[in-house]
Amino acid sequence: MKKVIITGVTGQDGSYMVDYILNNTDYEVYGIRRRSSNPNFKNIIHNINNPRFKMVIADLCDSNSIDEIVKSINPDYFFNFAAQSFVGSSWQIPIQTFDSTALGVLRCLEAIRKYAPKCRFYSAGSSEEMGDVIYSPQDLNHPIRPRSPYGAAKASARHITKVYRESCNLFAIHSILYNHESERRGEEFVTRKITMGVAKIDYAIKNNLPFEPVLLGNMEAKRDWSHAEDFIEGVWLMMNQDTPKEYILSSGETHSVKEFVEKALHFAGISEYIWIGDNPQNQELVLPDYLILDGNVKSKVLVSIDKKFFRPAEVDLLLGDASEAKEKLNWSPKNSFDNLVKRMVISDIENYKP
Ligand code: NDP
Ligand code: GDR
Repeated sequence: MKKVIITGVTGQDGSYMVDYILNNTDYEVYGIRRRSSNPNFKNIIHNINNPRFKMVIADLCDSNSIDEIVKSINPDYFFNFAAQSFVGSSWQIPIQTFDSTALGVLRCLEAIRKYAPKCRFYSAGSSEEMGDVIYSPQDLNHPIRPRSPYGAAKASARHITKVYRESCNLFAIHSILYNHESERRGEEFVTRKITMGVAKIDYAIKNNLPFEPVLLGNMEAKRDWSHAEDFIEGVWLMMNQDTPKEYILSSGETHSVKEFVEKALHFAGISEYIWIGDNPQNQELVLPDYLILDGNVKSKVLVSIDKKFFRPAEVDLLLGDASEAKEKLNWSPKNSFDNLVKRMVISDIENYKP
């Protein structure tokens, strides 16, 4: 039976990759999680009792742990989805970000080179490597122009993966993934923050309760958003080509954070609102009428700006060209932008607990 190592299984993509492999193959899956004070198995709990799924503790910042696992398991595939993945925090913890996100990839490559050179290795790269883009849509030839410690770390990971592929003859891929979201998305990322905020407002309005606005940063930023499940399928296709080659996965559409907000409200049935202020630093989204609650509490602001969510340097626009993946891998995403937002909003409304 083939053996697969997946890092980042408590996160979004790693957990979907576990589902994909357990559902589509008879392989044995070893999910790497790092040690934490409290279990965070929400995304993976449904697989815990599957006899083909085993969780092992290791850390991308600890070479010995990665070496030991690769040596003892001797995997056929190694999917690296672990990283310090939040761009915003990468200015606060730049060294930890570089250690896990760039050096972590080197540690995986070294372990594979030494103990399992036939193993196929995948590491998740990012559109943040393109950063301050100079043309759209971006393809694989777009120069690397990161705008954050996170983007720079991913760019380093891309270079070192190429070096190991070419000089050590490893099947090693670092593909460029544009933003992808889901019902399992971390709560700090803007899409999930919006859909959870909308679910809270929806509950308050339906129950005649006051509510606080969703506080956001730069709502003018534009991103190319897809559903994570679609990307997992693309990654699997990449890992099963005859020869290792990198691809871009993206939806080919770009939408602003503001548009995401409006779409999320739409799927919660909130359609009458007004944007106030044309300065991106102080816009507000308000209901046309005050809601008079309990006689004196007034709630009307749905979304408001908080400067603390702006970044020291922003990536203003991302739009990926995935035509090569469509042509050569026969990959096609199944979820539209509308479907992505709808799934996230409905899931958060259904699961909302006051
Ligand atoms: P998540 O933040 O949801 O998951 C990251 C995972 O990495 C978590 O399981 C986390 O563990 C784990 N992790 C973090 N640091 C370490 C470490 N030092 N050792 C071991 N595990 C660690 O990210 P996503 O699933 O969204 O993204 C997956 C990968 O794809 C990441 O590399 C990300 O940078 C990249 N990517 C993501 C995109 C997106 O839009 N989602 C787009 C482009 C690239 P814990 O739960 O303990 O924190
Ligand atoms: P991003 O995702 O930085 O693109 O990285 P995020 O959802 O954090 O930000 C997207 C855009 O929204 C703007 N924004 C806010 N962002 C957050 N988190 N919170 C806010 O309140 C807020 N208000 C506005 C941001 O400034 C930004 O422009 C994601 C991650 O998954 C990376 O790991 C991955 O590599 C890239 O996508 C591609």
